[in-house]
Formats: sequence, C-alpha cells, structure tokens
Amino acid sequence: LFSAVEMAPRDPILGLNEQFAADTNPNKVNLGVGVYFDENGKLPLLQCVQAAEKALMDSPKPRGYLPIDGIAAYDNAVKKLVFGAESDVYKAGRIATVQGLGGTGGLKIGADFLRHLNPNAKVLISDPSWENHRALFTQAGFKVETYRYYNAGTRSLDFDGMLADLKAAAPGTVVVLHACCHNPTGYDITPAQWDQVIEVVKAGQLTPFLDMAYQGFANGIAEDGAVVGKFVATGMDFLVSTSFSKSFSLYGERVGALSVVCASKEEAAKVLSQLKIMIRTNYSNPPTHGGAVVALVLEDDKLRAQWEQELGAMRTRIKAMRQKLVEGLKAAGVKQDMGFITTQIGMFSYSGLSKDQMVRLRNEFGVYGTDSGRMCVAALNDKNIDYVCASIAKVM
Ligand code: PLP
Ligand code: TYF
Repeated sequence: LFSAVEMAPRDPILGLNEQFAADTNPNKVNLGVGVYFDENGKLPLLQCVQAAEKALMDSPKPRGYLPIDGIAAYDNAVKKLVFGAESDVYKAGRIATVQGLGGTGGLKIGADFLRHLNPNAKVLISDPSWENHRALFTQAGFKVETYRYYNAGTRSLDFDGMLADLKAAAPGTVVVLHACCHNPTGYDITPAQWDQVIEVVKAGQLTPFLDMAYQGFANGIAEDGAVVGKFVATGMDFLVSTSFSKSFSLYGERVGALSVVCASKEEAAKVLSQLKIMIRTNYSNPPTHGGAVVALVLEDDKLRAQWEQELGAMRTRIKAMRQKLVEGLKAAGVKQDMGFITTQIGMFSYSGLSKDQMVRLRNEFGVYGTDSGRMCVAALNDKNIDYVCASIAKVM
C-alpha cells in the first residue's frame, strides 16, 4: 500500500529547527523560526498567562467537550479585540467567529469554507509570503498564484506591481493579505497604500482574507488592528484569521481564530453553521486550555492591562535589537547601509543575503536563518548580537 509513497520535503522553516537542535556549535543562534525569545534567549511565559493559569487552577473545571466553535467567551473576546466592542459590525452581530487551532487552523477552516463556496476561485498570496500559505491553500484545493509585493533588486516594496496584480485578478479571487508585520519581508504597506489596496479589492470584487498573526508587534494592538476597521468601513464581506501564538507566547497551545464578516446577522448565523461543519469533520471541537487562558486575560481588566504591557515590552525590545543590529553590523565592518533593518517591522528582517551566504552563516557560524535571507530579529539579544553581527560581516 505504501511502497510508492515518496519522502516529502521538510518544512523549510520548521526543518531548520531540527538542524539547529542537532548542531554542536556552542555559539549557535537560531534566527530561523519566527519565535520571540526574551533578553536571556528564553521563550517567555507571560505573567498574565501565569496569573490566568493560576486562577483557572484555583477553581478547576471538568474537561467536557467544548462547543464545536469553541469557548463562547473566547470567540466573543476575539471579536472585540479584532473589530472593537464599539464597532457596528460587532454590535449588529455580523461576525461569525470560531476558535481555531492557532492561526494556521483559522486559515485552514477559512480556506475549506471558501473552497466549498467557490471551488473555481483562485487564491493570490504575496510574493514572497509565509511558506505555509501556498501549501495550505493548495491542500484546500485551490490554485494558488502570487501578487507582486517585494522587489529583491531594489530591496523595497513593489507597490505598483501589487496594485496591478490585484487589479488584474478575476472577481471572486481570494486575496491573502498580511494585516501587519509581513512575513517574511518585514515590510508593511502604509495606511494610505492600504486605502488603495482596499479600493482595488472592492472594485474587483475580490475576497479579502486577512492573516493577523502578529497583532501588537508593529505599533500596538489598536494601531495594528486599524486595517481591519478600514475593511469594515467598505461594507465588504471578508475573513480574518487570528493567531495568539506570538502575542501570548502560547505557541504550543494552538490558540487562534477565524472571523468572517457578513452582510447581516442572519447571514453570519448561516456562515457559522457552515464553519462548524468544517471543524466537526476535521477535529470535532478545539482544546480547552489555551482558549480559556486567552479568554480570561482578554476579559479581565487587570490581566488585559498586564498583557498589553508585556506585549508592548516584546515590541519595544525587538525594535531596540533592530537598532543594535544596524549599529553592530556597521561596527563589524559592513560597508553597506543596513538602515533598512529599522524600516522593517515585526519579528523578521529580510536581510538581502543570498542563499549561499545564509548557508555559510549556518555551516560556518551556527547562525540559522532561512535560505531566503530572512532572520528572526526577535531572537537577538545583548549576548548573541555581537557574534551574529561578526558572522554576518564575515559572509558579506
Ligand atoms: N500566518 C503567518 C503570516 C505566520 O507567520 C504564522 C506563524 O506562525 C501563522 C500564520 C500561523 O500561526 P500559528 O502558529 O498560530 O498557527
Ligand atoms: O514563519 C515562521 O517562522 C513562523 C512559524 O510551517 C512557523 O510563522 C513556520 C513554519 C510553519 C509553521 C509555523
């Protein structure tokens, strides 16, 4: 039965983790996977999460099945976070939200739902995009193509190309857009450019699917969420996937969501019923712990304030490391102006280094980034930055 099964390639990013773990270089630094490490190089366990877990432990609850769409208080908290408690869409009950297994789960439920709705639609993702976007939408049965986004030659956004490609897309095309902190480039479009994108998406009757995996990592929770409000303001139907993996440092708990903005409350109820079929036939219902923690933090004023403070600290530290990286590279003898690193935002920097240089960084120095030149600046700290800068300087 399985004799013809071929070995699949490793996930280009998660595969690096395995290679990193096996590396015996004592100076090794993992800038491969998009994970935030604190100033001591440790994966943080947020204080707000610990406090919520303690509160949950203090009044332990039995673990029955959750509803198919997850914890109601969680879904409601996600709606308020993403769309605003005062927004008309929220108040009118026009959003269908389901708890998902991380942001990936939210994307996949959305992809499966859209595919049932419109099997012939194409999906457009940015060039480049998070590696899993293409794979996920392809597995869901879509033909996946790209819209221009980044010009490696000029090391900047190709916004005209992006607009032209979106303009050329057929009505019904699903457009996957990174809401903030573009993965892998670290370049986001400006609010004014978002307005232009939204105009084209609306005029072309495209289906926007916002991937919000880093809310709070660019400029703040509300600031990063503003793009969602722009889409709401157009009256379009659209989808938003949410991930709390990074913003709560809850990677392994798999907490995320999918929200679908509909034309009416009645439509949202029907959409929700269909999303539940997608969930039921895949994994029946989500796990309890992560959702319970996030719901508690989002809904409790004190824990919520603590979360915002801790998320703000992660954001600020990443920005400081970007600055130190630019200065450190200069001090290490890099002649080229690396100032673009501080223009980029979120967890990643597209360094512009070639595949050969990235392979050398890995093999000779134990500094791991992806072949595309992407480095996770959220894994830099005062202890490893000089070594990283010296290593990059050597391969440049
Ligand atoms: N979308 C983007 C752009 C990401 O970078 C990630 C990374 O983790 C995800 C989705 C998936 O998030 P999760 O790990 O919560 O599934
Ligand atoms: O891009 C990243 O590094 C993160 C983590 O299949 C990730 O988004 C990478 C690959 C993958 C799942 C998550």
